[in-house]
Amino acid sequence: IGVTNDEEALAKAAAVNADSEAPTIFDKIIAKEIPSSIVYEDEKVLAFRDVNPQAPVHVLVIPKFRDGLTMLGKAEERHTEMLGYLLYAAKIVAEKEGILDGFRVVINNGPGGCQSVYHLHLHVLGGRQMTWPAG
Ligand code: IU
Repeated sequence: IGVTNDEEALAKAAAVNADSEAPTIFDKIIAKEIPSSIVYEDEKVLAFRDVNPQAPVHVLVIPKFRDGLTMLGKAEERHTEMLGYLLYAAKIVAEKEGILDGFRVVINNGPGGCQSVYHLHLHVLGGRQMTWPAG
């Protein structure tokens, strides 16, 4: 009840991939085999505009080397430096986009968290008044 067929189908599709270490479309974006609108890039991370923006500013920040981080729920102690760096990169993105005074950082984790791409990514959202709670 309350879940449409579309949402159910999406959740199921995501669940199929949730435990997969298979490459994702983000590898192709990192390799520049698929074009993206890059906002920030360095040796460790890539930040590019989401193709389906949920706010005037909607940027994804991803590690270039996934190292098993398909999702936050797979984090190990060896990932802590990268996890911290991703948050710092989110701040750099917010600064570049001029939204430092009001933005949101989101990580969707697993099918229940509505994750659809299994390469860890931070959503940086802003440019409008955000509301709470997130859906
Ligand atoms: P999610 O947290 O896994 O649901 O977020 C994946 C995001 O990746 C989602 O917002 C998509 O719009 C976005 N995205 C993209 O920007 N480019 C792509 O080629 C694909 C997904 I596939």
